[in-house]
Amino acid sequence: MLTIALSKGRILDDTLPLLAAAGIVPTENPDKSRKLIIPTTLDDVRLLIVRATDVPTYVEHGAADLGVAGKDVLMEYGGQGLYEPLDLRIAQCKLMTAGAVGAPEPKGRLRVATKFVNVAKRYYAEQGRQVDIIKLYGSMELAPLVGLADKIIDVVDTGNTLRANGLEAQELIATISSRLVVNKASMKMQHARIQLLIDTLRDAVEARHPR
Ligand code: PRT
Ligand code: MG
Repeated sequence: MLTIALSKGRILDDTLPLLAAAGIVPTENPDKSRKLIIPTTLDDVRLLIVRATDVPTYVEHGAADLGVAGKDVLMEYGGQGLYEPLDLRIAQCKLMTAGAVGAPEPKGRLRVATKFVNVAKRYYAEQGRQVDIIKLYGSMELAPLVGLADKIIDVVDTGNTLRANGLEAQELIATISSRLVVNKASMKMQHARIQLLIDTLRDAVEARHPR
């Protein structure tokens, strides 16, 4: 059995056409179903529906053989526990700092609110900047508006969410897309099978999102 961990929403929507190219089609609509384990048209392939930030955990521990996760999530998760053999070029966005439009740089220590705590620590450490990181789980855009933080670090796509809240994108930390990740033991034990799937997906990515 090959188990593939995915999150609902944009990653699922953009991954399903790629999996279909490999003959893998869920037997029920994962967006509508309440089931968390979804069989596919291939008897020996199933999908696990998990939170986006949990995909690396399932794959590193071998509860799933493969998964699809945003590079932002993988940067935050860290470690060397996963193979990352393929850029699927889906769910593209940018990881950026943002702050209130026209706000001056604060005099003292910078306060940065984010759910990407590890990314934030690395980013400011590389710049030799002393910052206080404030961990949030969502609605980061609120933090500068109510004085919780000077800046945020978040994923930006259109920038509409920032604009709607009087914020502007400032520094680019990384350009983001979703990646196929593979459990290291699975890659050894089921090498031919997984390599064939990677090659098929790579062709599907090239066909759908040419460079
Ligand atoms: O929703 P949940 O808390 O379960 O987790 P999640 O937000 O990490 O998952 P999901 O499904 O929303 O995102 C999965 C992946 O999609 C992320 O890890 C990113 O790699 C990628 N992605 C691409 C995005 C966006 N675009 C995006 N726009 N993830 C989040 N957003 C958010 C952004 O943070 C902002 O608040 O969408 C909002 C709107 O963006 P704008 O700039 O278009 O207004
Ligand atoms: Mg979300």
